[in-house]
Amino acid sequence: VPSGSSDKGKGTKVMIIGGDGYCGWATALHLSNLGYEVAIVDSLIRRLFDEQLGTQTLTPIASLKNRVKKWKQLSGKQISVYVGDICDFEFLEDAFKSFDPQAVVHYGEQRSAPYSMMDRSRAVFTQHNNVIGTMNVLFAIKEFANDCHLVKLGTMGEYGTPNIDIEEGFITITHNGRTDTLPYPKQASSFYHLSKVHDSHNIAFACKAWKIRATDLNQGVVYGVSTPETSLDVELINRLDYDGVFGTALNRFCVQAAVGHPLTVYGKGGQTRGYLDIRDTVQCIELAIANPAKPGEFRVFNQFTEQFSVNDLARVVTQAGEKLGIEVKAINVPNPRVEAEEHYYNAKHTKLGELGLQPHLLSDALLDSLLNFAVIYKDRVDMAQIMPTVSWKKAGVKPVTVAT
Ligand code: NAD
Ligand code: USQ
Repeated sequence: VPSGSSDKGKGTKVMIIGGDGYCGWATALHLSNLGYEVAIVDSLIRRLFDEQLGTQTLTPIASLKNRVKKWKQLSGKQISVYVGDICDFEFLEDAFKSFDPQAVVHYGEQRSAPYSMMDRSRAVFTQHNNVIGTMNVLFAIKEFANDCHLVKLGTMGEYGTPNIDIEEGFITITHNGRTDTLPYPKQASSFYHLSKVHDSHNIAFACKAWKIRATDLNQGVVYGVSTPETSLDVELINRLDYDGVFGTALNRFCVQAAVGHPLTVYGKGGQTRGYLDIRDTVQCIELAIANPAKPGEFRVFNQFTEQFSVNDLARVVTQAGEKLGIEVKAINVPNPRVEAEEHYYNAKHTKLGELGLQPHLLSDALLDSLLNFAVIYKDRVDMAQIMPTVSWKKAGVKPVTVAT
């Protein structure tokens, strides 16, 4: 029996849309281990993006079918699988009617900012896939599972980098002598991040109009790869993206350090964001499900544990490398994005803590293990995938063909 196994979630059915992805797979195993009845809904399009871009995860991931089979062998727990696209409403309707979820965790979107800025067709694809997919989920909840709690993954990037403190979803403003609590202003900086803004508005409206219960989790950048469940067997291993399109900052830096590539700091490196360990992602989802929003409530939590600038990350990875005898250098790459490189950043993140989140902070130990993990798989790294290739300014109407 896997450690941490319990029957805490017994009797609660959770549908995880995007359950074959990075956050989704870790969450599916975590909730299944806690006794929740889990179903994964996924179109497997993330695996196709890798094929199209000629890249692959650092880690050799098993097929979804084999992952679920291995989990059943080890834990005795069954995870149901529905393979299809949530933009196809008939498919989603079938999945809802057959599984009848009490909570839906929605991770199933195109989540790379660079991918959404490659060209017009990928920008349009991203917004269509994300916005229409989420609308379909809202309609499915309304029609087939009205009491179901929607736990939707948003992003801290919805807020941008305003020169005032960032609140959790809402800000109280006094204007011309009158006061109201209003949605916090959104200033996203890619067509991907904007898709999340549009989702947030659509969900808030559906909560009001149809009394749906929803939690919008504005998640920061996730790092790490192992969770207690994914570490149980090599067939349960999670994906770890390091390429210039899907790889995220700290994960990329650890892989770069492992293969002796200079760390790619974009521009001045003062870009500050919220970050969290993947073990905290799964905990946050568990907490959101266990403490559902009320009918008609649109709740927003900022889901991250610490703030770092890109330069901070380069510094900690360099120090961790030294300890392991790896020499790490950083370079300033011309910034391919349009974003502030020096700015004020102070984002609130107290609501998940109040529900009981016990954070895994970025410690030397974690960096050592992530770096060591990268070292183990470093022969799989394609050095040609490391430098960024997508320019925000150059996004054009001609589809970018990737030659590999
Ligand atoms: P991922 O790309 O690894 O996983 C997303 C999964 O959703 C994939 O398996 C993909 O096949 C599936 N999917 C996409 N569109 C679909 C559709 N129309 N129908 C069915 N399945 C579909 O991404 P991730 O890193 O696990 O991120 C999950 C969610 O969390 C995303 O919504 C992302 O925006 C959000 N998020 C991620 C991070 C991060 O650092 N990884 C940070 C903040 C927020
Ligand atoms: N950056 C570098 N060097 C790199 C990679 C990134 O300097 O090699 C910089 C970027 O310019 C940016 C910051 O690091 O300023 C974060 O970039 P990222 O690629 O790690 O994260 P981002 O594009 O914001 O997207 C990721 C996920 C996305 C999620 C988001 C959370 O891909 O799904 O929504 O993190 S957040 O950043 O809080 O909006």
